[in-house]
Formats: sequence, C-alpha cells, structure tokens
Amino acid sequence: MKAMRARWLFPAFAFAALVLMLGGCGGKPEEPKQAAASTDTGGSSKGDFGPPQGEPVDAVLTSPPNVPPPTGRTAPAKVIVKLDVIEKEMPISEGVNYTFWTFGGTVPGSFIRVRQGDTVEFHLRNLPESKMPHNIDLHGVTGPGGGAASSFTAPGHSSRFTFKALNAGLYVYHCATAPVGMHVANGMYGLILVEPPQGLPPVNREYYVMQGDFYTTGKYREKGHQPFDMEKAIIEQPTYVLFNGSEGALTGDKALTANVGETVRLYVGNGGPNLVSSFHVIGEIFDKVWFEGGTRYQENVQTTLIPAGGAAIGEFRVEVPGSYVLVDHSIFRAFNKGALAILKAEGPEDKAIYSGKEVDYVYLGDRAAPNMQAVATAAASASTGELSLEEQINAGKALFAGTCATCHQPEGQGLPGVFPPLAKSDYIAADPRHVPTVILHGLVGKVRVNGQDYDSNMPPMSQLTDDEVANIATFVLNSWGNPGGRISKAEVAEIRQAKPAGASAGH
Ligand code: HEC
Ligand SMILES: [Cu+2]
Repeated sequence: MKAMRARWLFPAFAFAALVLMLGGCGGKPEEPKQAAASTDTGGSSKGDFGPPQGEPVDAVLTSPPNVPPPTGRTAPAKVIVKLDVIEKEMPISEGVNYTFWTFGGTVPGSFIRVRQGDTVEFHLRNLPESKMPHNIDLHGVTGPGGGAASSFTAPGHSSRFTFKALNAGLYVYHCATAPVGMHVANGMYGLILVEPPQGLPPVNREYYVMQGDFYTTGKYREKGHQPFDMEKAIIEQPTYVLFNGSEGALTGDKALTANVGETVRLYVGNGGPNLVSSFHVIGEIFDKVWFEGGTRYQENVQTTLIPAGGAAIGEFRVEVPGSYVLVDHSIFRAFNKGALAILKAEGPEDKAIYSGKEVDYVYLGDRAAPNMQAVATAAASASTGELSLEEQINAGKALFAGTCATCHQPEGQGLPGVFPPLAKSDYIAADPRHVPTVILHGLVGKVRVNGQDYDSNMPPMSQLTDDEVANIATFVLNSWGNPGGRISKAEVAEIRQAKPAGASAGH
C-alpha cells in the first residue's frame, strides 16, 4: 500500500519503493520497515471514504492536558461535536486574573478527536452571559473560512455546520471574529486531531499542550485583575508566554506524569497570536516528531518549530526518572514570561544512561515548589488590605527558591568566598532596608559580611514586582537567625525610585 501511494504521487520513486519492499521479503524485515517509517506513517492524503455509516456518535471532548481516547473506528461515522463558548475570569499567574474567552471553558479549548473520512456536525453555542459574538475556524476543514462564515454566533445563540474531515493531521482551531487578534490573544484556540484511517500507533500516555502569548497592561506577575493590552499585542511584546493558559498550569502538583519505560506522545499546538515556538523538552530527545502536525515524521529531534496557528506531535520514550522541563527555547520566555511546564517521570534509575540527580532547580526556578498557592493567597489578602506577616513570609519563601537560592543557597548559607550568606548576616542586621535595596539595585564592590570580604557583583532584579520584592525581603528578614521585621510594598516602591551609590549596573 505504501509503495502504491508512492507510485500514485511520485511515479519516479515507485521503483525505489518497490525495491525496498522486496528487500523486506528477503528475510530482513527491520530494514525496509525503518526506511518506510522515516517518510511514511500510514497517514493519507485527501480522502473521502464515502458516506457515514451506523448511528451518529457524540465526540468525546477533553480539557487540557487530557486527550480523548482513539476513536477505534474502522469506518467513517457521523460525529456530533458540541462546543460552548464561555467568557470567564481565571488566573493567568498566581494572584493575577485575566478575562479569558474560551472554547469549552479552558485555554486551550477542548480537544476534539475524529477519524479521516468522518462527517462532523459541529454545534457552536455562545453562552448568554457572553459579551461578544464568536465563531470558529478549524484548520482541519476544507471550505472557505474553515467554518468561520457559517458559525458566527451572537451571545445566547448557537449555530451549526457540517464538514467532512478529508485530511488526516493535527489541526489548530480558533475564533476568527473581528478583531481576530484580540479573540485569539484572549485564549480562543484549541486542537482537533483527525486520525489517519488506521489510527496512530498506540502509546502509553498522550497529553495536550498548547502555547499562547498574552498581553496585559500590568507587567509580568503584577497582581490583581489585568486587562488586555492592544498596544502590546500589536507591537508583539507579550507579558506572558504560556503553556495551557496560565503560569503553573503544568508544574508542581499539576505536572504531567509518566513512568520510566513508557512512551509519551505530546500533541502540541501554538495558538499565537504572534509568536512562533521553539518547542523543546529539557533532558529528552523526541524519538519522533510529526512536524507541522502532518503525515510524516522526523526522528531524533531536539527542538521543533511550531508556527502560530500550527501544531506538532512529539513522542519520546522515558528512559530515566526525574523532571523534564517543556520550554519555548526562546529562553527568556521560559524563565521570565512563564513558558515552562514539567513532565515528572517516576521509576528506577538507570545509571548506565544517566548518572542520577534530579534536574537542577536552576532549570525549574520557582516552579520547583509543589505549588505557588502561597503567592496567590498573599496577593488576595493584599487586595483586601489584610496581608499578614505570615502570608508575606510564605509567599516570599516560594519566590526565594527560584530567585535567590541559586546563588545564596536554599538555606541562605551562601558559598564561601563567592556568595555572601543571608543567614545571620550582620550586613542585613545593620539595616533591614538593605535587603530590598540590594534586590532592586544590585550590589557591586567590596562588602563585608560576618567578617568575610566579598568583592563581586549582584545584578539588580528590578524585573520583580514591588510585592514580590516586599515578600522576599520579609521572608529573608524572618529566616535563619536574621532580626525579623517587615517590608511593605509601598516601601519597595519608594526604594525603587531612589538609586543608591554602590548599586550594580548589572554589567
Ligand atoms: C547571581 C547570583 C545572585 C543572586 C541570584 C542573588 N544574589 Fe544577592 N548577592 C550576590 C553577590 C555576589 C553578592 C555580593 C555582592 C558584592 O560582593 O558586592 C550578594 C549580596 C547580597 C546581599 C548583601 C550581603 C549579605 O549577604 O547580606 C543581600 C542582602 C542579598 N544579596 C540578597 C539577595 C536576595 C534576597 C536575592 C533574591 C531576590 C539575591 N540576593 C539574589 C549574588 C546573588
Ligand atoms: Cu471569539
């Protein structure tokens, strides 16, 4: 069949393909299988397999990171998809809320799985509470607008259209109501998988991960409700770049999971609206990538490019336990805009493959914590003016792990001769305001801490918000034998304005 299709599409290659197949009959089955595998996954070009058979079936829709089970069907069916558009406020980061527009109540929207040749009857309902009209453009649809023209739906209405899934592949769907960029930026995208007729090879785990860029008027992690910023969106300078619509959607106790020895398949989409993703899993190599969500796969891939409005299927077998970090390898996005997720693998070590040791918290940052609930709690209390000392300390502790511990060490003990201790520091005891001042403005030149001289450079960390600095400083002041005390957000704002002598230029 493979050779036949090759001949059908490219007569010139038919002879070579035939030779490969005949080679397979000659007692060496592995070789031709490999040769075929690198170019052909059994997908199919455009194909109409005739009218739907049997009773209509309701599509199983799942919320991210879950993927519906394989359709398991061998004949075309009529599949009914019912998707609701829901506008709702949800966290975009700890203590930060955003009004998302969603397909099915989540960002990305519900995952849809059908089989090539299926006839899909699509019902799009826009909830009465919505403020905006919406529609849907599915990249898996053959027809003008991908369904957009037939699915324009005012609040409180629903619309219906039918299409035949002619091409197998992994496709993005999104809202295409004007202003399109704004609807997409607010989270209106998701994935639809059109399985090839014989299905995809079985694997142990399948996950749904989708990147998107977000634009808020406040800066990264600025607390409270953050409105959409059209100016930032137009100049393509996102505040957040995220997997599955919020920071921490796939970290800590919400990390993806797998066991050693299992094969994991990731269905990865990129909703954009603006950025292209350099999708990479730190510590893994994709055994296979169905690049651009198409029919063929590439093997042994480190980083795959996923265009805005595009998708890819990546697969790897987990060999050793530990934390694998999913990132956009445009790396500031991972560590300073949120594009970071974790796959946690459990099972026996294999020292022959890797000598052991968990991935450094350097790579996980503050995402190494089981969750960042303390930060959200502190933000909620701050908004009602009831922020307690204990809440500040707890939030500061969670942030310290990712921001300061790399240098000053998890218990503030420092590294002799390199990083001064924060524990029982006489420099801190001399003036508690030294802590927020050093965090915001850095420190260069000679400094004497507990009788030891340091002559180095701490870069300023002015990217932190005022409440983050206040909470970290308060945590440091109340830890490891330091004198206690409390730093407020207002004090930090004041210190931010005044640049003292001895501040670091941060190189
Ligand atoms: C990249 C490494 C690095 C990071 C990250 C870092 N520091 Fe520092 N820090 C230094 C160095 C180096 C010095 C000493 C600078 C000098 O010699 O002038 C220092 C000095 C200090 C001091 C004054 C000396 C002392 O030990 O009391 C304080 C306070 C401090 N840092 C707090 C923090 C806090 C809080 C954070 C997290 C927000 C942080 N630092 C993150 C490297 C770092
Ligand atoms: Cu919309």
